Amino acid sequence: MIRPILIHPDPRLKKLCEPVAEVTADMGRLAEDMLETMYAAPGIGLAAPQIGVIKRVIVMDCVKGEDEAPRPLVMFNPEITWSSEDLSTYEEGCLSIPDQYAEVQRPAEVRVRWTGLDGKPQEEQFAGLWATCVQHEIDHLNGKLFIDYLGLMRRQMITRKMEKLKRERARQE
Ligand code: K1U
Ligand code: ZN
Repeated sequence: MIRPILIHPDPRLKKLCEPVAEVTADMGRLAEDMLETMYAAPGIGLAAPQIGVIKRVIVMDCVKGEDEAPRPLVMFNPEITWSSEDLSTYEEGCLSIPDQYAEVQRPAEVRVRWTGLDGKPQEEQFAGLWATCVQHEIDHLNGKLFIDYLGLMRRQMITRKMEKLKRERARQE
């Protein structure tokens, strides 16, 4: 089921999310809905708070191009266990902040440990867009948005644009 994506500003996007105690069938259905919502948007990642679920769950698929097979990843309780010293800059977007993009600098490579859909621990090192995306999604679980890396003026300007967008969308309903 495709779920509505919350638009900034929304208090649910600022919350510290709760760890997932056990990967139950309900959690599996949540992950399925998140992947469907992400692919439909379309996006390359999605975190549970973006659909109003305050739990530590993210999904991602950063495969580029249609000739490559998709690689949907579901992570429960993801944790960064190592970050590279070298940094990389990427122009990030966010499904909760539509049509706004800004350069954000982050570690170029990260190692992440998480619990998979089968309830088992997994660990993998990510580079390139995967590394940027997993850091962006883990930030969501800690109530942080990519605009929090920007200066106050730019952040306020984007927030005002989003407030206007939400007013317009509410009027159309
Ligand atoms: O978390 C989100 O809001 C999803 C976000 C992930 C992300 C994008 C860029 C850098 C870091 C993290 C998105 O997916 S925004 C949409 C997007 O980037 C995209 C959409 C279609 C094709 C390719 C990219
Ligand atoms: Zn985002």
